[in-house]
Amino acid sequence: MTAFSLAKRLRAGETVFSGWCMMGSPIVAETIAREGFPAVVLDAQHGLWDTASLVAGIGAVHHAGGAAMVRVPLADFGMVSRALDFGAEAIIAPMINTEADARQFAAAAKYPPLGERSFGPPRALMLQGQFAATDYLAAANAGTLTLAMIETPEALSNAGAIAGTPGIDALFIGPYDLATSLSAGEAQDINAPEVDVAIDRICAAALKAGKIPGIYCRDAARALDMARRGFRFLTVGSDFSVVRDGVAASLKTLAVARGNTKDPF
Ligand code: 3PY
Ligand code: MG
Repeated sequence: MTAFSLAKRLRAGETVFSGWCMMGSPIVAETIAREGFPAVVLDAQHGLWDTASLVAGIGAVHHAGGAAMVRVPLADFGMVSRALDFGAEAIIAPMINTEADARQFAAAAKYPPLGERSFGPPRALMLQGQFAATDYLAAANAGTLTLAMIETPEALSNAGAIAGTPGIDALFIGPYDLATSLSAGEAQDINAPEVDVAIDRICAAALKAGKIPGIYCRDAARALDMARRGFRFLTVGSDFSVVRDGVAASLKTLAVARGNTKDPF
């Protein structure tokens, strides 16, 4: 498979829809990639991934033809470079609220002169196709992506500065935290008018800085809607929601059949 496939697609102007995996299972992540999503996010902020499962999950997604991305835990900038060393092609960092947060994120993710990433990526070298170390060093800053999450009113007001920070490649909206914080904890309505306005403002801030606008979407219909509004990196549901929806649909079919006297129950 092509090295650094996700950055290549997004930097070439493609719109990319991605899977999202919280269960901490490399096989589930691999299944999502094998079904055809070109990227899969392994969520180590709210999901169940530990270090060992992340290493296995990143390899499993890559070998299934996808690009593995990792959402790191809150303010865990040590995990940013670690996940890149494991072979992740992109890092999503939650709650990037200020330009200083953005600079710290970029410093951890990018090699000099953009940042201060420490060199030592044996697994990433292997997954990206036998690059000599110096080739990886030359390719990694452009080949890997940093997505700064905008999900608070403070981040919203700093969105332009965060997007303009060298080494930040994308803004990625967390609509649920954004809706929660914009309503001061009163609601989590991602369709509220103030959330809708904020979503468009963040998209515009990313585009104005020449960066990729991204957003978390609960399902494919919303992802399509957001793509039509200008977003170019969209995550679609999660392994938990897909399993729950699938089981609920089966149970509904069985319940309907049980109510039908011609069925063999
Ligand atoms: C949010 O909506 O706040 C997210 O972080 C999505 O996972
Ligand atoms: Mg969030």
